[in-house]
Amino acid sequence: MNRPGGASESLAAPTANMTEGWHCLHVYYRLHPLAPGFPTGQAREELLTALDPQRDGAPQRLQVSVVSGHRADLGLMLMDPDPLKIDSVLQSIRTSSLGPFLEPAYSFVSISEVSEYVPTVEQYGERLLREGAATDDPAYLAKVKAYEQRLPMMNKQRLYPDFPDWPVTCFYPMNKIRDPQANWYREPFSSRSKLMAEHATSGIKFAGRVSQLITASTGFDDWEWGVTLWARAPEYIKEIVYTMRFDEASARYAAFGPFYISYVMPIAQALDHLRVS
Ligand code: 76R
Repeated sequence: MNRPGGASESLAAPTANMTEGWHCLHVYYRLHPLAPGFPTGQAREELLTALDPQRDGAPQRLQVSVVSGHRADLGLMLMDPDPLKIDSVLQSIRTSSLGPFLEPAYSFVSISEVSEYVPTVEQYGERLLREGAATDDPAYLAKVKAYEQRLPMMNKQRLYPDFPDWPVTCFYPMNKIRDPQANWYREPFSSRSKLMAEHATSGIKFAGRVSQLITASTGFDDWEWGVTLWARAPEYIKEIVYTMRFDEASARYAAFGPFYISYVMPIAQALDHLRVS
């Protein structure tokens, strides 16, 4: 099809796959009581296959966790460029023998992105200068150089994340509010950027204890972002969420949805835990 101005020539072919970054799905199931005599052995095998991250056709990322509390029993976090590859995991679960006993309790749809507040190398340098560095200072030059080397890797981790090998994970959705008294979306970029820089400074203190992935969901789900945290130990989750509540960006502008805390393990161990033997 020809469009006026030949605009179609410059566009890539239409696709449901992400051109940059991955689709992301968090999904939570509640396990219903199994009737006596239910053939769990076979059902277990089906789920072991469907939720094996190494199998052919598995999404790029497939993480299983066991959820604390009544909100859910089993949690999945899936990422792939192809949304249907992610969805086919759900369909395999739905049509498995255990499907009728696994009630979908919550889901959250999002995509990975590099936030507009991640400073470019130039913005990073300007920030250092505003904080008092001098252009000819070797420490300033070394910092800018180090950031320039780090940035491509950091952006790759934001778009195509490797999940840390840590046992505790927490998920919650969040918004930036649009109250007449505190409307994030009416603040100029420079103010938002300043608040996000403060947020980053407070977050960096948790390096080595907590790892975070912020996925964007505006247009994909009812909240604007999904926050996934992984921690080396559970108390760090409480500590980071509490600490960041005091960042101006959260204290003044953030609203949060339900929290899901869960423990990462392979599906075999999760099924043992859920007494599907
Ligand atoms: O390198 C950089 O400067 C990146 C800085 C950075 C950005 C752009 C950053 C750092 N975050 C960014 C974006 Mn974050 N983050 C959250 C939450 O519970 C709360 O109060 C809020 C939930 C946590 C816990 C957290 C942790 N961050 C965002 C955005 C997107 C904004 C947009 O694009 O409009 C949201 C919604 C958000 C929320 N953040 C960090 C952390 C931590 C621990 C860091 C520092 C560590 C790091 O840079 O890897």
